[in-house]
Amino acid sequence: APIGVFDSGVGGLTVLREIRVLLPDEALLYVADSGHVPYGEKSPEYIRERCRVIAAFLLAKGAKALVLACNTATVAGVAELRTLYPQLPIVAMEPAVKPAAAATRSGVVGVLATTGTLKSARFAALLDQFASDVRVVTQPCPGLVELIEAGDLNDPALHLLLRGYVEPLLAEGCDTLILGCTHYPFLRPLLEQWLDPSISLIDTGAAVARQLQRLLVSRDLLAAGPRCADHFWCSGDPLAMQQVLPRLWGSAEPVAGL
Ligand code: DGN
Repeated sequence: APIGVFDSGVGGLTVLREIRVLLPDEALLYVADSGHVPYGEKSPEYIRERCRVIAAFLLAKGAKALVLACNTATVAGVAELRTLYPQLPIVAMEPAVKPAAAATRSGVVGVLATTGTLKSARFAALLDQFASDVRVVTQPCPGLVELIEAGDLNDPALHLLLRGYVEPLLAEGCDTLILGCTHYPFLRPLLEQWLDPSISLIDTGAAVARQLQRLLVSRDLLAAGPRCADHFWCSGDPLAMQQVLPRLWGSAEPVAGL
């Protein structure tokens, strides 16, 4: 059976590619909720409803596990999904505060994420755990997700907006930046062009893939035999997503409407 993965848009592909590398035999189902992107400024109730709809869709397609490849959907919806589907392996995101706290030398860590993630009780609880070890400076980034969704990572407007969000964190003395939204790892090459090499960029895609692997192993759910095809759906314009997939996913794939 396949693994169901979803995000508000193309951001979850940064998690999907880590899953593809670690679990090459698994068939993957991906839903981009592009008709409702961005999640960052929407209410938790709205996002919970989207999570219920997409989870039900992926389960109807036979998913044996779910990955919420979206930090904003996680803080709003993962608790409810775990209550609705207590038997189902569900893996979700968490901004990489723990590895960042271990890595920083300046003792100041910056978090780039959506407003929804940074305002959540779940994120506040995460910060509390590390409050005595490091200073954490947060930076909401409205507008970034929309520009990444457009698929042009060379857009000067995207560069300008990103710099405006990152520079204050550097001025605060951050030497470690957490990419706390699954869209942002797409910006890594851009950031690496102008950031001092002493600044580390941390995201949790690979850790999420390992957590998924552990859950599948512990429940004896790993795929056996030849892999079935991957499938992509999108609640926005499937053709638009189809056009950005070669750049953001690395191969052309058919995308169906949701
Ligand atoms: N990719 C999502 C995240 O990780 O938070 C949210 C993007 C959005 O819809 N704003």
